Amino acid sequence: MHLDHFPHGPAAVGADARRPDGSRRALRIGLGGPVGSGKTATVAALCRALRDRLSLAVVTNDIYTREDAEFLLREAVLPPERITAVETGACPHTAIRDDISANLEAVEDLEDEVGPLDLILVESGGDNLTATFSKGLVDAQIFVIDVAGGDDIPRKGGPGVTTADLLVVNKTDLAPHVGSDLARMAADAKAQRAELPVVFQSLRSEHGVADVAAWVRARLAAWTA
Ligand SMILES: Nc1nc2c(ncn2[C@@H]2O[C@H](COP(=O)(O)OP(=O)(O)O)[C@@H](O)[C@H]2O)c(=O)[nH]1
Ligand SMILES: [Mg+2]
Repeated sequence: MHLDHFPHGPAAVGADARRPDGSRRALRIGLGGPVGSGKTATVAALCRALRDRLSLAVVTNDIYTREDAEFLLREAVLPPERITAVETGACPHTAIRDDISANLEAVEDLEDEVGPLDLILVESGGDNLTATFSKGLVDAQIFVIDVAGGDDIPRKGGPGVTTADLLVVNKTDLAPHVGSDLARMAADAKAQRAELPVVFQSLRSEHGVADVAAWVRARLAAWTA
């Protein structure tokens, strides 16, 4: 997919875009969405797609465990020092939206310890359709849903579906098995999101994460411009 498919506004370089030493900090992209939709699998695929050209790191958020980080470590998607886990306690959305201090500390520590970094991916612990990231924590957010969660999810809306910078509808390979109507999901997503982009993907297909990786590269190009 060509990058023109992902129009974006002027590079939003926030006041905090520089680190204390004056260098540009990494672009921070959050991945949210329901448990099991494929956030960790998307993070793993993005690391594989981007790691040769970019300096990147990952922060995971789990409620009581470090399971997502351990999966990424086992899969060796990045060197271990580039993967950090935040244990969020009972409320995964609080840690990415209301009290972001543990996550901010994690991203800043990564930049101090393994920097300079181009990109930090922050995976949310996964919750429901209302969990979105604070703009104080991430510069852009991806919301991941999947076709097996029901093809009415785009129609139901909620801030993740309607406002995320990119909506990913994952596991399209499962659509025939669960009776999900992809055309309907696409029409409903379009109605909710107007011009905001939507990617349908199957990580089981050869094309895999390529469209999301192209979107991330476009955001990064705008960030560094
Ligand atoms: N069939 C299929 N399974 C997928 C796809 N993406 C992820 N999965 C599987 O869905 C399950 C949940 O994925 P995970 O990334 O852990 O979800 P998370 O809770 O959102 O982080 C795992 O067993 C993945 O292997 C996909 O595109 N197609
Ligand atoms: Mg996960």
